Amino acid sequence: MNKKSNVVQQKNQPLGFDLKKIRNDFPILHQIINGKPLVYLDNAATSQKPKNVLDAIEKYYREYNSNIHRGVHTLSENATEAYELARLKVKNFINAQSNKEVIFVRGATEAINLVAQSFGRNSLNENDEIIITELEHHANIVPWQLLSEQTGATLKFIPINDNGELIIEEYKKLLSKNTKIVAVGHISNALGTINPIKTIINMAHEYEAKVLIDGAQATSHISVDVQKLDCDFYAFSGHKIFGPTGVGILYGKEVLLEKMPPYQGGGDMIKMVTMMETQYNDLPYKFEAGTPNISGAIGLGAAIDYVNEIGLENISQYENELLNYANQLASEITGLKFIGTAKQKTSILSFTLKGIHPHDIGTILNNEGIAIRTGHHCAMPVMEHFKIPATSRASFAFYNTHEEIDVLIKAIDKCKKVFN
Ligand code: 7TS
Repeated sequence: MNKKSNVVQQKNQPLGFDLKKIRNDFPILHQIINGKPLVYLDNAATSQKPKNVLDAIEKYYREYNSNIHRGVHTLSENATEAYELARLKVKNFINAQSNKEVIFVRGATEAINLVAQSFGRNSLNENDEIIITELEHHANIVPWQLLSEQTGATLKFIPINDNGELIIEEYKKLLSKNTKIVAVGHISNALGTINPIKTIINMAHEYEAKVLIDGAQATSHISVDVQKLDCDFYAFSGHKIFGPTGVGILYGKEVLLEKMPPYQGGGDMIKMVTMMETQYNDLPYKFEAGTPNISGAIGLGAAIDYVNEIGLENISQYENELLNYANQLASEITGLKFIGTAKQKTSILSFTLKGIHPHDIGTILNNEGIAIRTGHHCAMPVMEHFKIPATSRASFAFYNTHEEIDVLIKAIDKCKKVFN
């Protein structure tokens, strides 16, 4: 990068939020890694946690740690109330119709497996078809491959073009009366493409197929309204939306969840058990066997409070500006190739650098205090499409700054000097 960039004036434009204050809410960001201030650009893998999330988890363990839905004692009642309040926060956040449609799971992965096994395994046979896409994370591929093996149903996929966008005309050709499930990511983790999910859902519904949206990469960047989308299932993970690991959400339409058998058996998902049979509990508890991740759910509720306070509109706007800034600076680096250039994309800069392996880039950047992800990003079919083994991926959150992008660009330039 030789010429002075003309995009530097874009820095420090008025924001819908106070960036300095926000960065102070994330204690982890203020540390030195390899002698340099940490620049955390691996938000697509997992995001950092604000103080209110850390405090909510600590408060639970310090003050009212107890099992839920069973004790009549005060601690248990308080824990139950906090857990159910977290469910209500999620319900409002995604605009589900009722709390019954919000199931706490381990993460997006478990949510997708639950739908494949409980809904898919009980309704599909060898005449049926499942449609996924070439853009998916492995979490939205392997459960459908398993289901296909178990039921004999055929798995098909929507291909992508060289910008990393789904080819909707091809999707149209794949749909038929045999299509039973369409499972699509809302935003690609490898490329940042925002898929036209409303169109995809409407087209599937014309054939009465059910649609699962993998929202793991979406809920921290754009607002989601499951009723407006009219999706049948929506999955996401707490840890990618500034909440804890080990907790996530499966949203499902009540009419579908009602008909689905439990995914796991155990305590809390029952009304009555004899040695011969069990009456299952009502929704959503039918799908929450065993002691759940209580502190995780409470932490996720706090993360949603935090995101709501900043506002997803503000977040989207700022992150788009950050991505534009990064794109413009990166486009001035000779030898850098963008992987994923969709018109609709968010927060992800995936690239290769001529003659340098992504893992070497990751290592050099780490020496500069910069955390990015290098590899196939659990989206090997995407890599195969572009005929590359891996990319370097910088992924942004609202707490990242233009100055951090300057540091990233300078470090990428340094990689070139080291290797050439
Ligand atoms: N779906 C998408 C689109 C994802 O990006 C991920 C994780 C998952 C599903 C699985 O989420 P989990 O919380 O259940 O593991 N994506 C990434 C990533 O891009 N880098 O590390 C994990």
